[in-house]
Amino acid sequence: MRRKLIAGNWKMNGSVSANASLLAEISAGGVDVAKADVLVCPPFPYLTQALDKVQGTAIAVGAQDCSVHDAGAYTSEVSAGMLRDVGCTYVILGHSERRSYHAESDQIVAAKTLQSLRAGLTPIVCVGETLEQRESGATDAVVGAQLKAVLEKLDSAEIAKIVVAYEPVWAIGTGKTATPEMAQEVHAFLRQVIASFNPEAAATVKILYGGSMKPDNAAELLRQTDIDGGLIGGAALKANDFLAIIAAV
Ligand code: 3PY
Repeated sequence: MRRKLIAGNWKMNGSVSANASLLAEISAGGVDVAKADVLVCPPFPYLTQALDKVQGTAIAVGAQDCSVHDAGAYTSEVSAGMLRDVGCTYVILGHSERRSYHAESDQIVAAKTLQSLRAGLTPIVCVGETLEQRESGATDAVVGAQLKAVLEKLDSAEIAKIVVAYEPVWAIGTGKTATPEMAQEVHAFLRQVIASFNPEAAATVKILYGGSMKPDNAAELLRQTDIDGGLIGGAALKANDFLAIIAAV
């Protein structure tokens, strides 16, 4: 049985006061630890604030990116080791906003995945197709290539430690969501890709759905056999919505 993970991707949103209220409300919401693992991923400057606020709760804190480098003259970069040093346990990698606005290639995502694993973080590796790619029937080829580029750089033990997030690009920030059947189909395919590298890991690696998951579609998505949780965008910024998604597990 794979335990569900509900992760909030705050993107570039928040402020000291808004985060304090949001985290206080989520913590007070009595997150049911028996149901799911819960994670929040604020922007870099707020990671230590979030770590401080969730102390004593079951909520984990992760970042939204890390460097391909360990340390050195890389102005503005943040290493995986630094994230682990301050107490983060996860890092989102290869989100489509990083891939499209920052030209992140599959190779860069693979290098960041290795950095994060070596630092002791759990990488959440995002894959997803554009609308054009879906409409031309290329979904499996696109997400398969994105995932394989990462898996071929990892050994069997490392493969077992990653989390994958399927985020159809056309469903990000658009309010459109893949139907549960569409999402399940891609998740099952991604699990087969993992199985072709490490059959045992395929049974345990979590594959999250991301792309406009919200309270009114979460339960149906989370009921699908191969959907092991959600990477939540906008709804993660509203305590009631985020708590409702956790409750829908
Ligand atoms: C969204 O739901 O918009 C996301 O991009 C989650 O990562």
